Amino acid sequence: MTSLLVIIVLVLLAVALWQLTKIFDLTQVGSSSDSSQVANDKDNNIQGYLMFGFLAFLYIFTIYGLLAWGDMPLHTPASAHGGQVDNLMNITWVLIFIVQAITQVLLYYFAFKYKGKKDQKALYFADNNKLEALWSIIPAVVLAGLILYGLYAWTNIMFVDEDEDTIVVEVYAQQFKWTARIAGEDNVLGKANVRYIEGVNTLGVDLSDKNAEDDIVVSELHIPKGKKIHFKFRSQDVLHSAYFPHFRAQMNCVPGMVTEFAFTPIYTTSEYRELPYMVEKVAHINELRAKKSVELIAKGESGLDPYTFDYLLLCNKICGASHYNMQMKIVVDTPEDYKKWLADQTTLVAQVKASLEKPAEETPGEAKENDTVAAPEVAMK
Ligand SMILES: [Cu+2]
Repeated sequence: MTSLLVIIVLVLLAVALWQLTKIFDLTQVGSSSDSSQVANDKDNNIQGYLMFGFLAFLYIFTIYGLLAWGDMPLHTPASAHGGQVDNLMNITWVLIFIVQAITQVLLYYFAFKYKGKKDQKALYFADNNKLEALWSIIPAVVLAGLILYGLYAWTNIMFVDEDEDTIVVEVYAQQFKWTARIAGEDNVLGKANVRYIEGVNTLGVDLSDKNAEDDIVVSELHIPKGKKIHFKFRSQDVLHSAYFPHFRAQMNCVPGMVTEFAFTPIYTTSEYRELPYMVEKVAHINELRAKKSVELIAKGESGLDPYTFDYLLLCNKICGASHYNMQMKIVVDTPEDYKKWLADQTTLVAQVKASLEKPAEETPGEAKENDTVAAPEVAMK
């Protein structure tokens, strides 16, 4: 409401200012000053220098932006292919930076140099084949190089050999949470369909499928370091986008189809926490949280817990009201720790059996998951 009032006040102020200038113009009628609407040399000069002023603003703001926010982009990639993605990104940035630096100077310099002058007429210049060839061929060659390198990197990253030794994991998206299904010992996911969703079987896994017997469903995903993880994505309701920022991976989750992506994590969670940049970042966040805690405690509220870094899977497609909070923790373990963790997990089949044996007393964790199963009805329509 307040912002609406502010906008109305600003619009009214602008209208008032516009009316005032009109009145001012009317008072000038008949005076000796130049009242024609045609720009004179003085106007053109001012415009010419304003062009340079704007150029200076662009450069100063660019330099300020680099200094103030230059450390904000994602740092060390945590996947084997991450370096390639970053490389492509950096090359693109550098190219854009050089081209923009040169073209902006030329644009504003020529606007200044050929500003209007009294009695000077613009030259009619039909075309110049050499110049046109130059400004068509150079960008075409540079862009072709960039696209070819991009395609090469993309196919490199996306190619998963069927015979390759991977761990198959399904990532299931729904408003507003992620669930993961590990393919188990056979490394093949059991079939699934939204029609099979019932009780603890929130992913609609076909329990009669042999391949589903060892499937493990988890809400916090563990993966081992140094092993290629073959992700298969499904969505229950709307378009979601599985975004693993630290692993430089992102894939759309589309209702009615399976999309894929594979990456190899190269740092365990605890190794990534020890990276100097992360230590510094976490220290900074905790400094801010400590300050905020003092304020909160003074108000009689409870303070904030210190932050520790964890890999996250985020949703990167605006999929509804709680999209901002759609995330899943990912833990990268050493292969030994991963084995231990996996051994502690119960298969989906066992979970379903247990829930059928005691239907009356649902465990609190499962009850929560069941609540969200109301959504499939919407998805099936
Ligand atoms: Cu989403």
